[in-house]
Amino acid sequence: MATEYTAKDIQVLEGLEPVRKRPGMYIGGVGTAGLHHLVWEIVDNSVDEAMNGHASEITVTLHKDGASITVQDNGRGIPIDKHPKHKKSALEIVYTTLHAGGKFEGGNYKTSGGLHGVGASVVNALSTKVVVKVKRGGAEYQIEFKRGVATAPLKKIGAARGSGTTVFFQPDPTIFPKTEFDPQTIRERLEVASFLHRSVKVRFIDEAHNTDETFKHDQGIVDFLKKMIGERGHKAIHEAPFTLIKENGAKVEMAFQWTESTDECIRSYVNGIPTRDGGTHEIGLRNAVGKAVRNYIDTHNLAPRGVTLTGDDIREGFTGILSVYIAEPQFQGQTKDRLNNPEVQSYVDAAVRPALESWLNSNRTVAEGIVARIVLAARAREASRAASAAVSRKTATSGRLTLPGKLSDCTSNQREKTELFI
Ligand code: 0RA
Repeated sequence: MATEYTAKDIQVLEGLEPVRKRPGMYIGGVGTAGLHHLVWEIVDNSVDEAMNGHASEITVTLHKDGASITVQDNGRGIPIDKHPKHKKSALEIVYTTLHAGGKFEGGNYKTSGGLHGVGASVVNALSTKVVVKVKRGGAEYQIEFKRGVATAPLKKIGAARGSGTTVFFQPDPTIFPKTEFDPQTIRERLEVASFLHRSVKVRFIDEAHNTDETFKHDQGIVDFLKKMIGERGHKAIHEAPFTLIKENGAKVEMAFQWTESTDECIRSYVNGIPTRDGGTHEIGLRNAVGKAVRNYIDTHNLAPRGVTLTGDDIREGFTGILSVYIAEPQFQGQTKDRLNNPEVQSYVDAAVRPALESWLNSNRTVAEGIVARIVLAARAREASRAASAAVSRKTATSGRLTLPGKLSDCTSNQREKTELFI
């Protein structure tokens, strides 16, 4: 009936209609990645609350249908007070208003204050059902939405101890061709979150497969690094990793160690999102490590004779985790897996370089071990190049000649058909 279509509904529809019309603009697409983006949006709000020091536990439940999720935290609870002008609860406004800059950016650094939950309205718009429960001030409140529209106003549902937010959502099958979540993808992301946010208890209950796991790491990314080195199977060449946490425009955190591996391995994250193709933050780290180590070598006259050290020599066996939080991340590439913000390179460089130099200078034994490892890498590289040059010289002399017409080269691998001239 037309009369039931009130002004309030129109406002809500105007608010979230663009999201339903062009979901790709907000979550990158409606494929598996887009579907899981809904989970990250809701989980990130709870993670923010934990990052701000207000929540210590986050529980994610994948329900039996495999296509609906509940995210619960023990934070302060989303504010439920009525907005004087809008006559709606703050919670309802957060869930039904498209925030400026809500376009797909792959994530937001929301810890700078203000009401977080930037992505909550997007998830709401793209879900057939959302139920939000908030515990605050001795009571529990609840509100429900259908495709982004509140089906009833916020109501008190009982008394409650403590505080926190619980969000249930069920993605809309008319938007997503496939609404089943991949438990492995969720598990991995939650485990990473538990490493990036030390001491936060992150629990994943998969009701579809009857699993229940809790991740909690009091040493944060240092525990992550230990796990990574253990899995890769190459021992570290020094006991304690280099670690750093710094806030200078970006929040930069890292832990790294040199190992016996001949590869370099860096895992990097921007606002908790893995950047598999690296980007400016990784470039900043590589440059800084190269320069700090070179400077240490020069200062202490440790440069080897007869071999020049390359950046690759310096980073051979280098294994580390780099996590940055920035306000407006720009991602690049097919899969948006590379950070493109140019300023981040110098943030990271400026954070690492002096700290690493001073770490090397105050851990001389460790530093000398690292330098020895680097020199060895350089000598091995030179030796292997010399060896392959020798091989190609040999190949050049015994290489097949291209002879015209019926003539064929007189090479053979039967000894009796060949001669050796000395
Ligand atoms: C802004 C203010 C306050 C809480 C939150 C945001 C909040 C949002 C989410 C989203 C998921 N979990 C959350 N937990 C908290 C509280 C302001 C106050 O209590 O004074």
